[in-house]
Amino acid sequence: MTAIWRNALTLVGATTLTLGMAHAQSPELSDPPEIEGEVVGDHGSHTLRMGIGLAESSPQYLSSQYFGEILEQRTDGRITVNVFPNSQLGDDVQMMEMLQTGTLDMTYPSSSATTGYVEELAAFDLPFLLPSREAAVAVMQSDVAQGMLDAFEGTGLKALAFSENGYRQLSNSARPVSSPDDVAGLDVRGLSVRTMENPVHLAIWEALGANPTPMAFGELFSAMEQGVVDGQENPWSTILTSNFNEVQDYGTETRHVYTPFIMMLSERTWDRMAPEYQELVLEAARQSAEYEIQLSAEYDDWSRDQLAERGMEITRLDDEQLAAFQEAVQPVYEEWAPRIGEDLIADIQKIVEESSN
Ligand code: TK8
Repeated sequence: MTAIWRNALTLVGATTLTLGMAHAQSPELSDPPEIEGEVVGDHGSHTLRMGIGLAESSPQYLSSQYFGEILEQRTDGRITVNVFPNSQLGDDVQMMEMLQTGTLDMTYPSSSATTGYVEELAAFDLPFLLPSREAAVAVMQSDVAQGMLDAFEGTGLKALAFSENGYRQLSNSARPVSSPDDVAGLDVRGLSVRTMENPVHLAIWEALGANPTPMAFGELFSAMEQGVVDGQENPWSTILTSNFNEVQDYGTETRHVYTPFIMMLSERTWDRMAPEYQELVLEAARQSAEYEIQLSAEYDDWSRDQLAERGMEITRLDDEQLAAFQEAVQPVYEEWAPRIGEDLIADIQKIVEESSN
């Protein structure tokens, strides 16, 4: 990360005062790897517009900036990337459609938003499939996952690389939650929980007794602020960098799904690029995705602790409480594993087992 970058982040961090307390806006983050490799020959110029959902302090944005720095340095400024954060150009589904029509060059959706194009990606939405970050990274870097990226061919979306959105956690504004019964509400109504527009996520929260409401990420903050929904589920770093703690009082460390991000380029833009640029874009995407995973890991627990420090009541589940959530969502596996593909899921589980050896 260039010095200007880090100073800007520190400035944002230092000036964010709440109730007279200065809260750091980010953990101590690793610098990105030095950019290596010679400058690619002159094959024209491209200014790539990239829309993302998360905020400037998120790992998604910081790594996208690094992606742009690699391309700029390795093409002597002939390829530049302008990153538009905070869902300002639209939500995941809308921005993918903009890539298909050529009105946007790049975006970075959650895999859950892309299962309409490549159904196998719904495997990542199966609850409790990936027991650790190591296992998740092993799966994302496997041939099985590369096959999923390749399967976008012809959709108008060139899928470049997987990175980490992360383990999803429940937040809500109604009550502390430590069991599925707390979600369902025995003597009160079940929590209304916003989900991504993805059928497996809907099934998960139905199985837990919630009232799930699929909604675009960009609409979520105001929906929670107005009480349209009680809660949502996202990684701690997203909850923090999107300031959800301003409208959510309770968090529960469910880690119910590990969601990847997929960095994407419009096939129209890809097809206009010389092969040398295509090769460089792929290389830069993989390098920035690796850096994003590192930043996301550095953000994860730190964000949870920051949320607690800022007044969110965080419930961390013990083994027995976690088992109750896993048991409650078992029917989701039974319904969706055959639809997604038992062989594919077995392949993924094999990679998971090998990653722990
Ligand atoms: C941001 C989304 C977000 C996702 C969601 O574009 O929609 O809740 O987890 O990170 O992709």
